[in-house]
Amino acid sequence: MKENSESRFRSSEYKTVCLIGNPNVGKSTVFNALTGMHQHTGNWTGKTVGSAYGINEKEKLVLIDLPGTYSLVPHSAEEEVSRDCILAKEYDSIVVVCDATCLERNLILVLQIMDISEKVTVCVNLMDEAKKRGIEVDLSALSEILGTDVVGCSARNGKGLDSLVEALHRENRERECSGRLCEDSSEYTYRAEKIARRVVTLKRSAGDRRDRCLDRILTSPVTGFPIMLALLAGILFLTVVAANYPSELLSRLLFSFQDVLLAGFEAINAPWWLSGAIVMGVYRTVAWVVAVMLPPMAIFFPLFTMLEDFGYLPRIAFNLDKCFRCCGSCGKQSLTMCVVLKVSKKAGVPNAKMHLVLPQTRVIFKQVTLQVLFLSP
Ligand SMILES: Nc1nc2c(ncn2[C@@H]2O[C@H](COP(=O)(O)OP(=O)(O)OP(=O)(O)O)[C@@H](O)[C@H]2O)c(=O)[nH]1
Ligand SMILES: [Mg+2]
Repeated sequence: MKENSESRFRSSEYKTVCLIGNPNVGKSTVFNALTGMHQHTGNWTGKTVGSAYGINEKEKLVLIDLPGTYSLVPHSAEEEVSRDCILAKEYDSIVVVCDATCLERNLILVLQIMDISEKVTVCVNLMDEAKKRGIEVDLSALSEILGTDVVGCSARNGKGLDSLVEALHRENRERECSGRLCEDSSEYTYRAEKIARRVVTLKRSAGDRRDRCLDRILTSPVTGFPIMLALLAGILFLTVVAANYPSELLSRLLFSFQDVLLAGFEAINAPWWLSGAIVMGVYRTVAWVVAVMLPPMAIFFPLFTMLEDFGYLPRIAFNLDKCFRCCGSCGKQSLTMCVVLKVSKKAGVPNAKMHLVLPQTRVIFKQVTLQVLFLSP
């Protein structure tokens, strides 16, 4: 949203609501569901790296989707974006989105924000996932303890969002707010642990046991690395080598139309320069680019999406974290490397600084495309 329209909504009857929370808890999913926008979502942390604005005309809400943060004491550029937005206080209300499957960790941020602001609504998301794993959250007890509105929802299925909107239109309850963070940060951890013990009940389900077992296999140094290397090598092989076969077939199919097109131009007595430009120039180039680029993309994207949906990408980031830390980076960077590999604009970038990588990626992409265009026979 442009700056002038931002201020138009701020000064009008629209209510500005910040969505904040730990990474990968569904903030952008809630944002998209409420605004109809298409912020990037995906099953790994650090997709949102800057704040995004959206409007819900019907409910007269301006929503701000912030990058994920574990605490108001930032450790990265994207956490600073969230901290600054909260401290700037240019909002009417804050929604802290939490993950119902690991509420204790999320409550640390909730408690910090409740010390800073009076206008807090807690949205406990991923209730469907918690139910699957046998985790029960007593939302009314949580609301009682925190002294603020708590709404449960499953944003991906659109459940509970109406109650969230209702809560946003309600006046926040009266409660004491110190207006500053506790000096001893371990205080928040202690309080979060205490609250979680009172409101979360865990009935270990078969699905949860299976997940823990998969975690042990996929992230242990003995089995995790060989599986990861085999999977990545498999994807690389399918994308780079195996894609040559459909590329070859596609190229033969597309070039087989060349003579038909030339004959068509001849039949209508088109001048040589027109058929030359359209068939030998435009058509051959497009056919060449499609034949070369389409099969690797059509193989890579579904495979990458499958890994994401199975929850394997965060495990890759976890496995590679130690290696990447040696060069001053973090495991999430491995996903960016996959972004560079697939040379696409579509994927999220895990670190605000990695915005620098994407323009380079685009330049490489353009160079490759130009080479293909000029070297095409
Ligand atoms: N099962 C389930 N999945 C959800 C729900 N809400 C979000 N997700 C999924 O959780 C993943 C993370 O969602 P995002 O909206 O990208 O999370 P985010 O908090 O914006 O993440 P960052 O921007 O990285 O901090 C995506 O794969 C969503 O589809 C939900 O209610 N239930
Ligand atoms: Mg997001």
